[in-house]
Amino acid sequence: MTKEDFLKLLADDKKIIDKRIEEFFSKQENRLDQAVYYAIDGGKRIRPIVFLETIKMLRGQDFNLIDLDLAISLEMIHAYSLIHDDMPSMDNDDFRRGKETVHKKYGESIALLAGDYLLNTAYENIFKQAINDLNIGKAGYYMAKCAGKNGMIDGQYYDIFKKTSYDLSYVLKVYEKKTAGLFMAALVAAGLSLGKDCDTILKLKTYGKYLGLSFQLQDDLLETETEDELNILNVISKDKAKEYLAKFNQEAKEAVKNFDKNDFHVFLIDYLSTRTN
Ligand code: GRG
Repeated sequence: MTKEDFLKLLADDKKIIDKRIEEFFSKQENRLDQAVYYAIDGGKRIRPIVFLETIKMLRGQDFNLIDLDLAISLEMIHAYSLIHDDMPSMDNDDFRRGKETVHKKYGESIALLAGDYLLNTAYENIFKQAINDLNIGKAGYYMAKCAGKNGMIDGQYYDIFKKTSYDLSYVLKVYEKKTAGLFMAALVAAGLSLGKDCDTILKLKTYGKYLGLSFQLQDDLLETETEDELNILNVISKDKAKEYLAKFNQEAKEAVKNFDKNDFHVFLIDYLSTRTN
């Protein structure tokens, strides 16, 4: 695979995901539907792409519509977390993806409901497929764990209620839960949905953890204002953060190196940690 092949796959996957999301959410009967579509329309679609490309790597065949619907459930969970994270009681952000945040455009009540709507639709979607396939039930269970009390929500709690001074291990723990959680969910859920063995699942989990950590470190490095935010640059220098990023990339590559047809993932690791948005 060349870099051009990789970029084309990324763009093609994104198009397929965008189209399926449009089919799901474009019918708008009221302002809540509009807000939901507004929230989920946009973004890089990295988590569903990771899920779908992992399915392809593990199955040795293209993904199908059931895989696609599991993938977009991950994007729904991601979109919900962004809506709630932007709200005044959390990060209080006015803009995301170059446009007004959902609560700025539609008001807080609708933003809260839009987040709930997306989260519930994600699980509705997963359960619908799990009725016929226990492996999908296992995949859904793992996604819920990563998004839940001991995963993303816990990470968000420790992010919001951080003390004035914190150290590197605190930052990395929060990042593992808050950001890497959904990457681990994408990877492990792909493996579980295909009924893969424990050893494979553990490798996918390790890969997801380091891919997510390096994704977040790059996010921190792209940030211009770090003072009020949890950011690794508040506890170590830029050069040291880049060293950690390189180390996490190495760990990610190590975890994925023994999979056949892993070229997409090897490119992805470097791509995500050099991205500019
Ligand atoms: C449970 C409310 C709640 C929040 C969970 C995920 C999260 C915590 C907060 C979102 C804000 C944030 C900065 C999270 C870190 C992960 C991250 C860099 C998110 C942005 O993801 P991208 O770059 O976004 O994939 P796009 O716009 O491409 O979808």
